[in-house]
Amino acid sequence: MKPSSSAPFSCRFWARGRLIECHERPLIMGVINVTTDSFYDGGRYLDPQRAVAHALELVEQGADILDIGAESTRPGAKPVSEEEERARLLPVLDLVARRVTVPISVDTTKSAVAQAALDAGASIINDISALRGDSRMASVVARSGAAVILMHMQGTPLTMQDAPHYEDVVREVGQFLQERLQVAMEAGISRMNILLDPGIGFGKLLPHNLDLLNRLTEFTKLGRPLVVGPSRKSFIGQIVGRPVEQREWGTAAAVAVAVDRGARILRVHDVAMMADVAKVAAAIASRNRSGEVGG
Ligand code: HH2
Repeated sequence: MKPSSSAPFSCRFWARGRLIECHERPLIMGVINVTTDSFYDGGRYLDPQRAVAHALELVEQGADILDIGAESTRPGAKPVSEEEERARLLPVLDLVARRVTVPISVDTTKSAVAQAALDAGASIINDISALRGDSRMASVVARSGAAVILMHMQGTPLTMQDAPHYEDVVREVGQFLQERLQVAMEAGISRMNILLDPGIGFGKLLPHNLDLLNRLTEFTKLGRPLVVGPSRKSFIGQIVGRPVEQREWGTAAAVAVAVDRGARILRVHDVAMMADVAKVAAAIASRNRSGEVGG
């Protein structure tokens, strides 16, 4: 399916009355984890002042969106209570929202946390459960006019890497995203506010992650911008045999391929580096075959 826009490389969505667009290059979403146990930056930004300094640094480096999370979703992570998630998130969000003009996304599956975050200035809800984790999430998003990221995950973070299984991972993830898109719209969320994410590393073995990235183009027919988050994940470590601190080159390769195959928002830890990678990949991808890279 051809992209609806005539621009060779573009995306657009709404978040609380604000039109967010990309032209010629994808958007970079910088990750800030206000957690004790995130697989890369756990424990670094629990102090709100440090988190804010990091947020400003990411914007300076070229982040188009900030994604703040207060509950780790790494494989085996234990859920945190709503109180704990709020207590970590809100002081940081309050400060960051006052200091930056880029849209702020909040990585949560809890509707009460999402509502509090929207009240504090967030405009995108990044829900790794794709509205399945909390029955009130869809209406919180719909009422607020926020954008929402619907991500595929098999199982829950605690158990998802135990024995992930698919007959055809690309077909099954595509069907899931199509179904969740429908559910979200039936709950009153506008199609133009919805972003889709195949959920790299969420209930997937190495070949599953590779197939999803290799055949990412197939998800562009869903007609919504694709978010992809390969940053420093263990599938990269499995290929290059390096610890999480040394996976930026591997991440760069995954980002380049994802951009070439239709990703429009890259969720990354290393903003400056991946912004350049994404720009070059997009410039190459845009040549003479604009019909293949929709979003
Ligand atoms: N990956 C992580 C968390 N949230 N959200 C979306 N939409 N897509 C992703 O791929 C994604 C995500 C995991 O990365 P990180 O936040 O760095 O780690 P942790 O979950 O341990 O905090």
